[in-house]
Amino acid sequence: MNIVALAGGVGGAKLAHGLAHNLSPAELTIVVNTGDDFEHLGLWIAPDLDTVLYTLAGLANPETGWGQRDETWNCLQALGRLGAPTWFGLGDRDLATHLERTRRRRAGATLTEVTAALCQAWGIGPRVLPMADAPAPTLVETDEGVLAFQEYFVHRRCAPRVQAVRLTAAEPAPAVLAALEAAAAVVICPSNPFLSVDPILNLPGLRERLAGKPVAAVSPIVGGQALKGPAAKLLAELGREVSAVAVAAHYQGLAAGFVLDQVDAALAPAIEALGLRVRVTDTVMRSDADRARLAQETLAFVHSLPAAH
Ligand code: FO1
Repeated sequence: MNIVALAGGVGGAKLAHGLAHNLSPAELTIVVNTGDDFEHLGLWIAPDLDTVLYTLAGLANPETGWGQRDETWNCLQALGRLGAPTWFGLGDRDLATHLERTRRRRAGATLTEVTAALCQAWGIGPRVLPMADAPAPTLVETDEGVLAFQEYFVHRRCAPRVQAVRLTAAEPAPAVLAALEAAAAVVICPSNPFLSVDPILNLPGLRERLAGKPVAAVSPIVGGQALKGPAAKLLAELGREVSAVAVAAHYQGLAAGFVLDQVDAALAPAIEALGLRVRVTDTVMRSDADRARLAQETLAFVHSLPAAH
């Protein structure tokens, strides 16, 4: 059964890891947001892609969720002494990824091809695809002006008040469209709906490819809070209710099912009233076993769903 998972950063990477535990490599394709990619210090940085790759390869930093474990920071410190910008934390090991990605891109490889090469080097089984080969930068309209994504997210620590998210609709990578054509079902990982998942869904032809497939979304909001990142703050600033119901409403018409955390069980009727089926479980992934169990429950759930329209 071919499954496509749509993923952003840390939450998406954890569920993707759990899915990889439950499916054979040939059955799983993970499509990753690249709206947060940017050029920095002359390098092509793809943070969400790398978070997914490092997680699947067992290289991820367990404290931050992003970057590599056992990291050292000599290059960044040396750059700082030279007056270079150091607000984006690039570790020595992580830098090797960006150097190699940039080298291969300049030699003419597509981002899809570079990502496949990294997967092979790190022994990653499932296919990991960038949503697009061309840059598709997400911009954030705030009370302090329009900010590039990482400027907002890392440099400004999500402090400016968000008025709107401006997405770039690049052509989806050809392999993404092919994977969706072949998919029996689609899982939307517990990633930020506005900053991580919408950039993927917004690509031309994407939503059409989901029509006729069973789609389940896993809530990134638990007990009115985001497990990681600014999803809750963003919901409030965009004038939505800060709850899993608002996320379900965001996916209404696209997803037929919604995986809701047990602490939010009382919200199930409100989500069902939106026309989505609900599976209540523990969605907080503290361990590898949690990831595998949530993935297994989500797979059973998505296979039980009718196709979205
Ligand atoms: N996030 C931070 O909050 N601070 C950082 O310094 C930082 C560095 C970084 C380096 C490489 C990488 O792949 C990711 C990094 N992230 C950092 C995370 C990342 O920018 C965001 O979590 C995502 O873009 C949003 O999903």
